[in-house]
Formats: sequence, C-alpha cells, structure tokens
Amino acid sequence: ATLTLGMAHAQTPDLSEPPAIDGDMVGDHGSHTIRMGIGLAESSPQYLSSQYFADILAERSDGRLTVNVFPNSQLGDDVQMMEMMQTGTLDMSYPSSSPATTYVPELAAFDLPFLLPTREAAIAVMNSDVAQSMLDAFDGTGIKALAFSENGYRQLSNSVRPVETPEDVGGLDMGGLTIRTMENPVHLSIWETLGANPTPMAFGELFSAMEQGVVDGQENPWSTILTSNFYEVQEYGSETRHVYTPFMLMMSERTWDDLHPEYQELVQEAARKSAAYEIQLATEYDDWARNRLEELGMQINRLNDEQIAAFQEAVQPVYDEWAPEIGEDLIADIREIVDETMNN
Ligand code: TK8
Repeated sequence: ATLTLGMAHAQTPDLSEPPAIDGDMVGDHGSHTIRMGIGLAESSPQYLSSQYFADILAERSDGRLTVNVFPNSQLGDDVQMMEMMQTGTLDMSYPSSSPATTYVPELAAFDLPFLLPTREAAIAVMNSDVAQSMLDAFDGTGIKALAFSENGYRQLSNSVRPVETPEDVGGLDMGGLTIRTMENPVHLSIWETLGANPTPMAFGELFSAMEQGVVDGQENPWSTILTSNFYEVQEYGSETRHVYTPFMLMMSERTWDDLHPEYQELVQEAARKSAAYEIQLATEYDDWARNRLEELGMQINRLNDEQIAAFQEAVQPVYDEWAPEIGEDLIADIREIVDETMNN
C-alpha cells in the first residue's frame, strides 16, 4: 500500500483539501448504498471529487447514505455505464459530455473545436442557464444529470512524431496518424478534417490499443494522460487545447426516484459542491501534469498563437458541417457568454 500510495503521490500535485462539510443533517429516511463507476484513476480530480461527494452524503446523513466509487473503468466505459444507469443496474457515473450527445444532442456544442478559449469562459458556460437546460433535457431518459465539471482542455499525444501543424497530423505522404477519439461524431469530423484516421473507442480499451500500436495517438487533458499512465506508450505531446470537455455527474433516475425528497436535495447540493471542487483540482492539476509528463520523458510541443490559429483555420469546416445540426442559436448563446467573460 505504501508503494502504491507513494506512486500515487508522485503523480499528484499538492492539491487543495476539499472544503469543510457544513450544512444541516438530513432526517432519517432509510439507508442506501450507492454504486458509482468512473473512468479515471484514484489520483485523478474525477476520483478525488467523487470521494468528496461521498463524504458529504455520509456525513450529512449520519452514515445512512453510502457511496462506493469504482475507478479505472472497472464497471465499464462511459457509454456502457450510462446504459447501466438507464436500466438501473448502476446508480451513478461521471462520463464526459461527448458520448452523452446520443441522449441530449445539444451537448455536442461542447465538442466544437476552440469554442471555449479560456477556462473562465468554460466555467461560465457550465454554470449558465444554457447548461442547466442541457442537464434538464435528460429528464425521461432514465438518467438524472446533476452537474457539470471539468474533464478539461484536450491535448493531442502520439507515438509517431512531433505535431506542431495540421500537416504533421495528416502526414501528407507519410499518411495520417491513427487517432482514437471518443464515441462522438464531431470528434470524428475534427480528426478527419485534419487528415488523420480517427478511430472511436472506449476509454478503457485505449491504453492497450496504444501499447499494441493499434492507434498512434489519442487526445485528453494532461492530467488524464498522466494519471492513466499514457506517457508510458506516448512519446509526443502537443498542447493543442482543441476542445474543452466537461464531465457530467449523473444518477440513475431509478435510484433518484427511490430517494426521499430531502435526500434528493442533499444529493443535488453535494453534486454542485463536489463539481466545484473537481474544477478546482483539475485547474491545479493541468499545468503541473504537463510539466510532470515532461519530467517522465514526454516531448511536449507548446504551440504558439499562429500555430494554434493554423489548427483553428484547418477545422473551420467542422463548424460548417455541425453548427446547423447543433443549432446556430445555441452556439450564439454560448458565444455571448464567452464574450462576456472575455470583455470583463
Ligand atoms: C473517462 C472518459 C475520458 C474521456 C475520454 O471515463 O473518453 O477520452 O476524456 O476522460 O470520460
């Protein structure tokens, strides 16, 4: 355990402690054990904030509400765990928004490349009425969507060559990189447009696919590349920040409906508090994880403004293809929120 703890510590920056748990105790409305599956490792902000969520429920219910968190995609991947919540065989999960577009298509706005230029803008959008209406849109799907938090800015990694330009992705005569994507049509479009060979795949299969050379690369935030040990099979990183992906804290509607209204209120409050803490951890982790990956041997290209602009230019056709599908008005509403944060 010490070694494991030691290893985990080596991969974990000096993170902020969770806020103290305050608020009134809820009444005795029976005991519930809640099973929660997540995709990432114990050292990830996703796991640490899920534990904080569990602690709030346990403390404020005098131990009557127990949440058991299963990390590392043990119980399945995002798509499978959402199906399990629908059928009531899993109580909670914490998928990315991207695979959830099959339930609420408007979520694909978050997959539009370079739409959210700063974390401040991303947080403002996730806290907006626009985002709340996306959470509400899950009503009737069998899933109760509780809160948005930060998976984060996605960065490209690969095992073949340094990437600084779209041409490095497409490879011209060398042939495009084979890039694993989430199961989401906009992400497929992004990497096709860049000349890559995109391969949609569950997160849980990704490490071995990279290890066996089935895919050349993938894209995820630095903290995921670190905490899921992708650096062991990916030599090159490129700070593309091409998409900001939210996580979505979700509960099976069956589980939700079984809870007394006072318990439901506590779950919703704990979801919001743990999501805010997750965003804080993800923020603290981001740059630290990139620097740690370089210490661990990854060659990371930081892209300058014109290199980023070249990627933005190259993926413009993705907007042309997807903006009408996602909704020009919705995109305009999001851009308005983004502009407000940029002008303050
Ligand atoms: C973890 C996933 C992951 C996501 C992906 O469950 O699939 O690449 O970015 O973090 O949600």
